[in-house]
Amino acid sequence: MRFEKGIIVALDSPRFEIIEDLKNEVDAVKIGYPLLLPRGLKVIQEISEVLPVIVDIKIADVPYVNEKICEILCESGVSGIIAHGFTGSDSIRACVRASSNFKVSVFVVAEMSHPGALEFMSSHSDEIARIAMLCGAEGIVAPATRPESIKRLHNIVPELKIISPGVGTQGGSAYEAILSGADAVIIGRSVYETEDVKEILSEFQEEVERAREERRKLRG
Ligand code: BMP
Repeated sequence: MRFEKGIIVALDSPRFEIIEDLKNEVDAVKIGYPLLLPRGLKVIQEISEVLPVIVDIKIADVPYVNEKICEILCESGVSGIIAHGFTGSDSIRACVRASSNFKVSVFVVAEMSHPGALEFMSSHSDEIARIAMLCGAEGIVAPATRPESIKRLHNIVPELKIISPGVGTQGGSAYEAILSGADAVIIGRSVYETEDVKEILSEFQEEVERAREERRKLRG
């Protein structure tokens, strides 16, 4: 997937009409159970007529079942899929195998953005990122709430793309996430709970551009 804008909107809301405001302003829409359960898989096709869709049901099963889930999602028209990494390399490989037939990108959750991720997950995020790389994933999910984790993971797997949730409502900054190595930030409530969606997106876009400029300067 290409992240020219550096922004993915997480649409965990029935406010489906904002799709029109997102067109040409973001790289992709991320949807998960809050939209898929009430609306069904057909929502993927509806959104993908406007923007690429990343389905985030954090797939976390045995390899056989992971493969089946990915096949169903790929046949529904997704551009990207998010899978958990703690299940291990065989489960991740199954997602990559199924998705590569459809040229669909797989992103592996290396470390989550909420405080509870510090209880178990964060102490294994480096290993998960390495496994994601070895299994052929296109990228990882890393927390904007912990830019230091993004930086560390970016150094461990520089060839992988990083998409980063936790911006806005959860306290993370788009500027810091991009500066630390993220290719795109994932933003939900701060966008879809705002009256003027285009205005807030242009503010986030400005932060992303400023961070990219800073990174270019640092690279020299
Ligand atoms: P919000 O900006 O409203 O907090 O939404 C964040 C989105 O990113 C949600 O869809 C959530 O499922 C997802 N997400 C997250 O917040 N943290 C993670 O570590 C992984 C996620 O997928």
